[in-house]
Amino acid sequence: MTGISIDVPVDSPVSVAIALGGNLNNPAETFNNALTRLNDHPKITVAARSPWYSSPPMGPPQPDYLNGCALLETSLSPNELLQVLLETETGLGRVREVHWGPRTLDLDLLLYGDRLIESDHLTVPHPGLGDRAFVLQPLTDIAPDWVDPRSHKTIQQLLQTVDCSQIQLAVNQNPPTP
Ligand code: A4P
Ligand code: MG
Repeated sequence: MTGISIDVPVDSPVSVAIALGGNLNNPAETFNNALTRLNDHPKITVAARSPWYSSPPMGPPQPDYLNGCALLETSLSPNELLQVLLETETGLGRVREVHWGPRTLDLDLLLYGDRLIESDHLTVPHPGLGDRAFVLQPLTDIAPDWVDPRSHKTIQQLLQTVDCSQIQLAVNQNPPTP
C-alpha cells in the first residue's frame, strides 16, 4: 500500500475498473442506469463499458447472472468511491439478504490505479479478480493490458488461467452508455 490515505481525495483523476453483476429484474437496464448515475456524479467520468455477459451462478442456486465491467476516471478517494458505489446499488433497488445470494445490482471496485488497499471494509484489487471468468472476460474487452498490482500479471494473462466455457455474450445488451 502506498502512503496515501484511502480517505483523501486525489489531486488528478485516477483510472478505476469496476464490475457490474446482477440476476434479478432486468440487469441490462439496471447496468445502464447505474452507469448513467455514476457518470452524472461531478467527480466521475465513465470512460468505457464492456459488453454484457451471462453465466451460471457462483454460489447457491439462483438465476443466471449478467456481468460486465466499466472503466471510470475519478478524483474521489477509494473510500469515497466505494460509498458512491454502495449508494448506487441501494438507489437501484439492491437489498442485502443472503451472502452470494440473488441481487438486482452488485458494484465491485476491482482496480484503483495501481493501488493495493487492505482495510476492514475495502480490499483492492478485489479479492475475486484473479479467479472469476465473469469478471476477467469483460475486463479483458476494455482493459487487456492493465497490470494487476497483486499478481503483476495483465488482465489478459489472468483470463488465460480461468475457465471461460460458461461465459456467453448476452443477447440483451441494451443501448450502449455513455
Ligand atoms: N468490500 C471490500 N472490498 C470491496 C471491493 N473491492 N468492492 C466490502 C466492493 N466492496 C468491497 O459487499 C460487502 C462489503 O464488501 C461491502 O460493504 C464493502 O465494504 P456486498 O456486495 O454487500 O456483499 P456480497 O455481494 O454478499 O459479497 P461479495 O463478496 O461482494 O459478493 P461477490 O463476491 O461479488 O459475489 N455468480 C455469477 N455468475 N456472477 C456474479 O456476479 N456474484 C456473486 C456475488 C455471487 N455469484 C455470482 C456473482
Ligand atoms: Mg459486492
